[in-house]
Amino acid sequence: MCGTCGCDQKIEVVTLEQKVLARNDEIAEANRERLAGDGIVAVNLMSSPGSGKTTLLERTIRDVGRDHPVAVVEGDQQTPLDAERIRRTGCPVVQINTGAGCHLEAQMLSTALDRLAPPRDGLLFVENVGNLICPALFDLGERERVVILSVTEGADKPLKYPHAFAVAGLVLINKIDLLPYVDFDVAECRRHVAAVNPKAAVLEVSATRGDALPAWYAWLAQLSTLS
Ligand SMILES: Nc1nc2c(ncn2[C@@H]2O[C@H](COP(=O)(O)OP(=O)(O)OP(=O)(O)O)[C@@H](O)[C@H]2O)c(=O)[nH]1
Ligand SMILES: [Zn+2]
Ligand SMILES: [Zn+2]
Repeated sequence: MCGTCGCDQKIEVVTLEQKVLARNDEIAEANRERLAGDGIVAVNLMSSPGSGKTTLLERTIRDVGRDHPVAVVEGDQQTPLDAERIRRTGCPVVQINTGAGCHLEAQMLSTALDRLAPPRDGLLFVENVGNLICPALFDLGERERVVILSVTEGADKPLKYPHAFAVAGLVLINKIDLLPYVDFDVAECRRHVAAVNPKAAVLEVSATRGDALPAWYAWLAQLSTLS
C-alpha cells in the first residue's frame, strides 16, 4: 500500500462492486416474484446502440399486441425518443433515462413497474441501454435475456463481448436484409455464439423486412406457455 498510486484502493473498489451487484440481485429477485405473481413474462433486450431493438419492438407489438397484452420499459441515457416510438403503436410504455449510467438496474425496473402497472398475464419488454457490456452484469428480474446483433457489427462480437451472449436465451442476428452489402459470415457468427453459449437459440431476422419474425413470435409464445 504505497498511498500514492491507488494500489491500496483496489480491494475497496472490488468490495463495493460486489455489494452493488448483491443488492441489485436482491431487488431483481423481488421484481421476478412480483412479475411471476402477475403472470407477466419479462424479456430484457440487450444490444449495441442501433442494432434494431426498438424497430423489432415496434413490429412485434403490431404483430403480437393484437392478441396479447404487451407493455414496454425503455432504457436510454437520454431522450424520450424510443418511448415516443413505442407510444405511437398504442402500447403502454415508460422511459427510463440513466443520465451518466450505461445500463439498467433492478431498482430502475422496480420504479418503472410502479409507474407502468403492466397488464396481468402479458408480455413485458425491457429495452436496455444500447451497450453490450455492463447490462449483462445486472439481473433485472426478467424471465429471459435476448441479445440482438446486427450484421453491420461484425461476426466476432460474441467472442469480444462474451458475457452478454453467455446470459442470453436467444440471440437474434438482425438486419439480414443487408447481408448482400456487408462482409458478415452468418455460419461463423453462429459458431462464435455456440462457443460462448451452446444453449442459446439463434435466429436470423430482419426487423424491417420481416424475415423469421414468426419464429421470434413462436419463441416468445413458448415462454408464456412455460410460465
Ligand atoms: N436494413 C435494416 N435496418 C434496420 C433493421 N432493424 C433496424 N434497422 C435500422 O437500424 C437503425 C437503428 O434501429 P433502432 O431500432 O433505433 O435501434 P436500437 O437498437 O433501438 O437503438 P438504440 O436504442 O439507440 O440502442 C434504424 O435506422 C432502423 O431503421 C433491419 O432489420 N434492417
Ligand atoms: Zn432503441
Ligand atoms: Zn453500465
